[in-house]
Amino acid sequence: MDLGTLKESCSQYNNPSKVKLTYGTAGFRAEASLLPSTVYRCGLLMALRALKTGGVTGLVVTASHNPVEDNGVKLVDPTGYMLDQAWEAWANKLAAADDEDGTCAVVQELFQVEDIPYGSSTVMLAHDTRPSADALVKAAAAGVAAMGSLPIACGQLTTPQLHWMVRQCNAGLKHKEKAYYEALATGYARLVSGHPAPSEGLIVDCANGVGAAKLQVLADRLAPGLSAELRNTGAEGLNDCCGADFLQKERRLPAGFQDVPEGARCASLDGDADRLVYFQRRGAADEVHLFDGDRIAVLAALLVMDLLRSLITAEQPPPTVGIVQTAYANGASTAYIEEKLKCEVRVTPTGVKHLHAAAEEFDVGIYFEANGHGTVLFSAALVQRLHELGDDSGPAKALLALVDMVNQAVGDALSGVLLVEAALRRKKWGLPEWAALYTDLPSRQLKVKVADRSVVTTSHAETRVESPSGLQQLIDSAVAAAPSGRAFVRPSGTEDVVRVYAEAATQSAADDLARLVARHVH
Ligand code: 16G
Ligand code: ZN
Repeated sequence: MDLGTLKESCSQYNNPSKVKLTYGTAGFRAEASLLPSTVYRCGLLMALRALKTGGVTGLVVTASHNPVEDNGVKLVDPTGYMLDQAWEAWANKLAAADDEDGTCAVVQELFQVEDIPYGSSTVMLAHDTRPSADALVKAAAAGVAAMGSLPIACGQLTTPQLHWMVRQCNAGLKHKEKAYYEALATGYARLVSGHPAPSEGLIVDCANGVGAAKLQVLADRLAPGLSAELRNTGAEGLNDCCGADFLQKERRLPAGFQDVPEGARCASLDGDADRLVYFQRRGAADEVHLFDGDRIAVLAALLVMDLLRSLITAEQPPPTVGIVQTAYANGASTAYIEEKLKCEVRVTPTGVKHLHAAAEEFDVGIYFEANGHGTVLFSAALVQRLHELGDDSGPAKALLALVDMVNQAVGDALSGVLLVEAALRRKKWGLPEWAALYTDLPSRQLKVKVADRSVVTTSHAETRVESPSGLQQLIDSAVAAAPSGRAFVRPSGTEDVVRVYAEAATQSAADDLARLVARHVH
């Protein structure tokens, strides 16, 4: 790395707005025009991270389910997971640098403190369909190149596709986009082989995002094995009255679904296809029955446990299965998992990085946020054991198919569609049987605008308020007065608000509880 060249390059990407962006729950996010300097510096950072680890890293330009004017950046470690949390502080420090001198000083400090060897590394870059993508990918590539490293432009991809590709690449496995479809499609075909397809196809709301084109490729590969009609596949209207986040928050039909018959099996992806929910039209208006991340986790657990049962022998300890949720998980889902599935539940703070880490502690770790982000992780020891059982065991073969089909780097809506479709198909279930497993407790989410959201701090996986003092007691007494009540508040990691969640035996009790708690936050 040549300091003169670096400084010259950094000076092209100073931050004139003086708006200091910070690394949120899953990277940086802001109105797109504020982002070039931050994305450039993320390019520097990921080149350094690659040098430090000796692997290839990744960077995705996306603002997920946010409006089209926004953009952002998600950073991928060589494992395929999100950037190591210990490095988030470096990301913030780089983003906050005033000018080229400040930026270069942080780069030099990073080299020293992290003991990074000089050399050249590789960073894979991808982006979603936002019009601001090109300029920001250019900024990221300039950052990587300024470190004397190689940016590889992978073009438009879903966020989980790039995570998958980075993970495969560092494992020395096939990692091109084509290999992704191959892994998912062949895994699915093996998993459902001998199990007839349902008579009705799936209708998918693609949020007018990058998932549309990618899911089409997958569906074409699988035809006629997967019959899916894709909607909201346009170049306009990204996340506008559609997508998984809209469904989960609004609980009503997305745009373009007015004509779907009641009972049709529908699914919805978010703008970068890392979240998935299923839904079904209910009644004549635009009301829907939502099958959220909790319910997908339960279905995944049923599939896995059915298959694992046959592997249990007296000689070997049974594989451990755990489900990881956040405080947002509906209480009815948690009760079902603990009481009916007799499966261990762990609760972590919001954000994939926390759930993912907890899920790694099991042979099969299933994690899902209620908002539809999640996946299934398999331990190396279990995969090894499955290979040993090899061709003699149908369930072992099916589990190995699942290992290939599931994106173990990060939650992936495309892989998730196949997971749900395969699980339903193997059980000969439609949505009614899936819905009948348990009934969600009515819930309500509110957000409260506050001058400074950081005054609210929490503990116990965000279920208890630590400060301001006295707030938790007020929440406790509100909860005690509501039938089957539960409530918590937490500062958002992506917006300048404090979020309130409440659930109770009836919708009006949940609404009242949420309103009361929100008043206490004000
Ligand atoms: C980000 C997180 C998501 C979390 C959400 C919470 C990742 C990849 N994404 O979208 O998991 O549910 O933030 O947002 O970690 P909030 O902090 O504003 O409630
Ligand atoms: Zn997303």
